[in-house]
Amino acid sequence: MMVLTYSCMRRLCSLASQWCHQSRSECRRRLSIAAFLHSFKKRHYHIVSPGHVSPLRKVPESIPKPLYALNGSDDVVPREAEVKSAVQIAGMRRACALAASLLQFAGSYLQVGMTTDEVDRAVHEKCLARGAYPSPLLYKGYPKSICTSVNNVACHGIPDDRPLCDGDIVNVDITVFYEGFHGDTSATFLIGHVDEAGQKLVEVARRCRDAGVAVCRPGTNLRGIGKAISKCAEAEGCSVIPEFCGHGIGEYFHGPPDIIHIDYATTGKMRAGMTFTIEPIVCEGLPDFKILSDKWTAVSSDNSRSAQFEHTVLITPSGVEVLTL
Ligand SMILES: [Co+2]
Repeated sequence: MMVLTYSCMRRLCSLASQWCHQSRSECRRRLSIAAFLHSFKKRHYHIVSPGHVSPLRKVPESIPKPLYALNGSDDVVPREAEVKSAVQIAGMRRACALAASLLQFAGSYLQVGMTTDEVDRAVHEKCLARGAYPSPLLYKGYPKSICTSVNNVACHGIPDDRPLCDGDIVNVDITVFYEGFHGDTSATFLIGHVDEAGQKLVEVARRCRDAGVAVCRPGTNLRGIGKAISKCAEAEGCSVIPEFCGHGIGEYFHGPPDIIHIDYATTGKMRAGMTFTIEPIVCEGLPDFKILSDKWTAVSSDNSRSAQFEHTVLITPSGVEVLTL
């Protein structure tokens, strides 16, 4: 499906811009009162803008790298959603388990006063120590090993010299390339004392991701994922950014199918052996964003916060297995 304008760390064609526009104006109608009231609420968090990015980190020769990191080429992706063999599934399990353990490490490492650059360094080193390559590094020119998106940064925040503050919420997005396969996961963490609205937003984002996972089984329309997610978000007065989607994943970082996180007329069905990510960005305000001049950082247009959780899942013959637990 070649429809979305942006997906996780990848930009697709703009055929869908009209659809995104429609979905957004519908959302604006629905949320107008909530968003209007929201704009008057006192903010209990800092509005973040990009800081200084440290020099590129080194990766030893001995670490196997994806092709794009070796020669700057495009990632090689299948034309259609791939049904993986038992050998490929075993590879995905290993890569995803490593990504999950690094995310857990990052979550326990974070603290008030620590810069996101320090978190990036710690995860980078841990990743190399396990013999894996941090997939985001040099992916389409991305300069760091993880993404750290704080408060009003919706996604693809580049780790920098800004220290984390008491009350921040920060999404840490980790992907590793391990023994030939990518595993991708993210979570939003609370730093110190987060206000009630922020805590609720993070909880809703986690529930939305889990609602998407819960509908997965062979034969189900991929559309069911976005339907479940948007229902969950709307029930809490939250919105979902339509342009950032989940993706197929394997020996490639981002491939088909696109996993759309709102209810949108898509036709593909899930099949046993597919692996893809589910990673909705859930907003407390309207789902409007802009990309900053670094060409990566996506921030909300109204400075409101968003939260995101991500799993890589495998469709099994009887249902779904979360690989990044
Ligand atoms: Co992803």
